[in-house]
Amino acid sequence: MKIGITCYSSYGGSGVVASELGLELAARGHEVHFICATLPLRLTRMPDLMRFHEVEATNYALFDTAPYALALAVRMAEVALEYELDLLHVHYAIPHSVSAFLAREMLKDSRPVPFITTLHGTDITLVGTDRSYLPITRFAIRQSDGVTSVSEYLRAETCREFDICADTPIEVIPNFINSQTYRRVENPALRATFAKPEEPLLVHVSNFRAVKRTTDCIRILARLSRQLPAHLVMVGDGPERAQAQWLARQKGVANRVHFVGKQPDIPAYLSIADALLLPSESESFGLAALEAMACEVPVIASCTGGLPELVTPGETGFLAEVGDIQAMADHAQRILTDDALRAHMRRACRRVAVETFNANDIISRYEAYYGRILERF
Ligand code: GMT
Repeated sequence: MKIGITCYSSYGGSGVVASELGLELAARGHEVHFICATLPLRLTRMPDLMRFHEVEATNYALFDTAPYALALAVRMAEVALEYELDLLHVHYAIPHSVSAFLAREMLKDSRPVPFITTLHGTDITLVGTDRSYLPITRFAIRQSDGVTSVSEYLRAETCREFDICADTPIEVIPNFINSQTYRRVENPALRATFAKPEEPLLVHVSNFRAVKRTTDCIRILARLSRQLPAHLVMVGDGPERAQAQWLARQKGVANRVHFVGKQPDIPAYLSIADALLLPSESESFGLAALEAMACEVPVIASCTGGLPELVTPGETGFLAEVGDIQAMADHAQRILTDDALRAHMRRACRRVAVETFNANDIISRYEAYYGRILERF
């Protein structure tokens, strides 16, 4: 197939999933065209069957802001026509679905091309339900030739908030992991830069947005420090980083919390950890948790969104109510002090990641779904 993929290119999980999907599809012999504002960060290599088409939203003095959604629609239509694309697959509804709808309309009389929207989370739970965006998001989802969501939770939320499921079926295709790239590779030298061998090490990986409740990680570590000489490595960056750093100083644990910023080699940081903290307010899937599990890292997370579909309490980690710092600190203490439990969880994490969320199976599900959409179109 010839597939056009559009996503946000920065550190967000939707861009990561779109990039990995493109790479896997290209490895299976499909021709993949990324149509985005900038090159997605995870596209560090460009296989022969892959192209990147930059979308430049020209600005004029008259415009208050550059009309990116229109520029994207035009670029989608151009690429679809020039490369004879079979379908467009957009990740994150806003504004990508609207642009894809416009592109399909533009090509209606020359080379009709269907589009699939994959819902990732905040496009529905936050941005999409913002009353100023809701009507157009709802419209674009309903106009999509196919709609997928990354968890059962997100499907149910979309049905509830947008009231579209009577006539717009949503296929759940969960996120996936390349178990070769994401696997534990012990690195004592890297670990030693943060903690002594006998000191437990926690890790948090996110874009440090408010929805991640990054400061909860500091509070959990501060509570845990009363019992254990634990360290916390904070991977990523974003709006809440300064607040988290300030809180670490205020709580007297600044020497135990290590902010390492955005890192290209996430498996390396997961591989040195004993547990992952993911205390998010909301998480439609929780890709960071799956990446950790693939690296044999048990997950301590909020019982929210799609996380219960991924993390089984007592087996691959523990879940607690959003904001329940004490419960999360207690769970962390249990994992860090019970060697047998931790060893059991580490094996279970890897097994679930490889057996339930492996790229091979999930990519086959996307291929089958593309086939069904093309048959119907
Ligand atoms: O979490 C974010 O703010 C980024 C967002 C995105 O669109 O990049 O992440 C969402 O999509 C990821 C990939 O499907 C999911 O793993 C995340 O759980 C989801 N984030 C939220 O629902 C908050």
